[in-house]
Amino acid sequence: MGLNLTQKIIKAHLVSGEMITGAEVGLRIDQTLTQDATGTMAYLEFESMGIPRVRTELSVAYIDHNMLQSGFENADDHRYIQSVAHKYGLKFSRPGNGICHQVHLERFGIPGKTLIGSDSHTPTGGGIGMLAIGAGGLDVAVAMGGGTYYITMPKILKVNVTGSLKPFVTAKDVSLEFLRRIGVKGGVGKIIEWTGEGIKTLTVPERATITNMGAETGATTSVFPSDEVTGQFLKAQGREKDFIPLGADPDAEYDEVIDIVLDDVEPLIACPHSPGNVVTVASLAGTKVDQVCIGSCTNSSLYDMRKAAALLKGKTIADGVSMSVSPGSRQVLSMLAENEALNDIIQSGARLLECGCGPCIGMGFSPNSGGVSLRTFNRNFEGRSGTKDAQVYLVSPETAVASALNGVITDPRTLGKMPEVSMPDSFRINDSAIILPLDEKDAVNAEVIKGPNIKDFPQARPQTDELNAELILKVGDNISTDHIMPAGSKVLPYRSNIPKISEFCFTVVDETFPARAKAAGSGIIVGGNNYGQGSSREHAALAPLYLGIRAVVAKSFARIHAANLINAGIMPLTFSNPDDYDKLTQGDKLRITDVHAGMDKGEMILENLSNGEKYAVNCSFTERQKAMLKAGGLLEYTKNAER
Ligand code: MIC
Ligand code: SF4
Repeated sequence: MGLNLTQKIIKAHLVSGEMITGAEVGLRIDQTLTQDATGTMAYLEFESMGIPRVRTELSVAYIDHNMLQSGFENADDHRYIQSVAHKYGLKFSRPGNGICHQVHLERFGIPGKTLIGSDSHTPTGGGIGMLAIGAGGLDVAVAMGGGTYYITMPKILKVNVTGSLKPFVTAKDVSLEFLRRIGVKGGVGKIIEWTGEGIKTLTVPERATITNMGAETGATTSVFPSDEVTGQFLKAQGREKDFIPLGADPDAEYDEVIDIVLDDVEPLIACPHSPGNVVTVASLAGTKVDQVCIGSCTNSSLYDMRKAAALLKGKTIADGVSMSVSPGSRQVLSMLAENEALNDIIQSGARLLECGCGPCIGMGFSPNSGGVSLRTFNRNFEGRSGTKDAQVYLVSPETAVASALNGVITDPRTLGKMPEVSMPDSFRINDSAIILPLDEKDAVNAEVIKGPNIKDFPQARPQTDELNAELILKVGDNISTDHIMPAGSKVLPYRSNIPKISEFCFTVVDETFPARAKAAGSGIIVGGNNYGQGSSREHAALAPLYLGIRAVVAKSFARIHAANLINAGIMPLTFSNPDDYDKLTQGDKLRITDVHAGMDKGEMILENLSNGEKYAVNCSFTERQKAMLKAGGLLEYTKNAER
C-alpha cells in the first residue's frame, strides 16, 4: 500500500512511535519560527535550557505582532529577541519585514520539511508541501534545542478538489466552505490533505490561505502536494534549489474523504463571533458596514493585494467606511509600490498600515463601538478586535472591497467583470531585513538585552497525589484562548511578564477571576467542548498556572492548548460522562485522590465535597505526559531527563 503525503513526511522524520492513528509519534523538526508575542517566552525557556546554539536546520525569529510601541515594553521585547537570535544562531526578521507566515512562505519554507512555530497559523507553510504545525513556545524551544516534537498520530482527511473557481470566488471562500461543512471542531485530531485535479488551478498564495485557515477547524495541520505550481512559486522567489516534487502515492489510503467542487463555491462570510458561523455573502447583502480591513496571514499576499488594488482602482470607498490595508510582507509592499497598485489603494481612501498583524490581534485599528467590521482575517472571536461589542465578519478581499465601496455588505459578483490579476514570474528579492546571527565563536560573549518588563516565567508545580481545589470558574463551549488570555494593544505588551498579564486572565468572561484564583491558591476550571480553541499562546496556560490553576476539566480540548496545559504542569481532564458538567457549580470544593494511580489507569475520580457526588474523569496521558505532569511541566521534565 502506498503512502499519503502526510505519512511520507512523517515517516522521513520519525524519531519514535509508529504511524498508527491515535499513537504518540515523535518528530524531528527541521525548521522553527517564532513571532514576538509568543517569542519572548519561548526564548526565555530556550535560554533556561542552557543550550549554546540552536540545533535545527533553520530557526527564524519574527517581529510582526506587537508593533505599536506606545511604551518601552514592545520595543524592549524586540531588542531582547534580536539579541537572542544574534547569540544563539537564529535569523531575525525585523519589525516591518512582514507577518511570519507570509515571509516564511516567501523566503524559507521548503517542501517536505517539518516546521513548528509558536503560532497557530504555522500550517500556512503547508501551502508549499511542508508539514507545518503550530505549537506552544516551550515545544518550539525544545525543538530549537534539537529535541523531538510529539504529536498524536492524526487521522488523514483527504479533500478531493475538482473544477475551478468562478470569478470573484476565492480561496478564502473555499476555507469558509470547508468550515461551513466541518465546523470549528471538525478538524481536531486530523491532518487535512488537499489534492485532486482542481488544486492545479490554485496558486501558492491561494493554497496558503486554505492551509492557514485550516487552523480554524482545529486540525493539526493542512498540506498541499509540492507540484509544478509550487516549483514556479519557488523559482519566482529565486529558490528553485529548494523545490522537490512531493505528493501522495496513487494508491494512498485516507481515513476520510470530502469532495469540494470549486465551481460550486460561492462568496461566503463568517458571522460574529466564530469562524464557523458561515453563511453566503448574498444572504447578508445590504447590512451597513463601518470598517473594512484587508490583510493578515490569511489574505495579505501580493496576489490578494493586487486583486484588491485592481478592484479599488479609480474608485473611492463609501463615506461611512473606515478601511485599512496591511500588506503581508515588505516584499509585497515593495512590489505594490513598483506599479500603480499601491497608488490605487491609497487613492481609494484606504489607510495603509505597516506590514504586520495589526488589527487582526487588536494592535490598533479597533472598530467603533458596536461597529460592523469586515475583515479578510481568520478569527472573529468576541473582543479580539479590541472592541468588545464590535461585530466582526470574515470575508475574502473581493467581498471586502465590494463592501467598502458600497458601504454595505456586498456580493462581489455584482461588481461586474473581475480584472485580470496574475502571479509575477519573479518576485523582488531583498533579504536585507533578515539579520543573520553571529558566528558561533563570536556569539559566546554576546550580550542578551533584557528590558525591565521581561520577567521569568512561572515555576510549574509537580502534580501531587492528592489535589484539593475550588471550582474557581465554570465556562461554556468553545472558550477560545482569546477569552482565557486576551490580546489587544493594552495587554500584549505584557507577554513577557506573566505576573502582570495574569491580571487580565479570563477578564473577558469574569473580571473577578484573577483576584479570586490568586486568593484561593489552588483552583480547577470547568469548561465545555473545544476548550482552548484558537491560538497557540502558552500564556493561556502560564497565566492560569501563575494564578494557581492545577487542572481544567472540560468536555473536550483543542490540541495546542491541551499540550500547553501539560507543558505547564496543569492537567487537562475530560468528563467521562459529559452530563456531569451540569452537576458542577462554581465555588464547589473539589478533590481528586490517587492522582498518580489515576494517571496510570487513565481515569480519576473527581469528588465534589460540596454535595458528596463523584464523577469519573478521563486522563489518557502518554508516559511522557505523565512524567511531565509529575515533574511539574516540560521544562522540569527536560532538565530531569538531561541530568
Ligand atoms: C492569533 O492569531 O491568535 C495569534 C495572535 O497569532 C496567536 C499567537 C499569539 O497569541 O501570540 C496564534 O495564532 O497562535
Ligand atoms: Fe498575526 Fe492574525 Fe495571523 Fe495571528 S492570525 S499570525 S495575529 S495575522
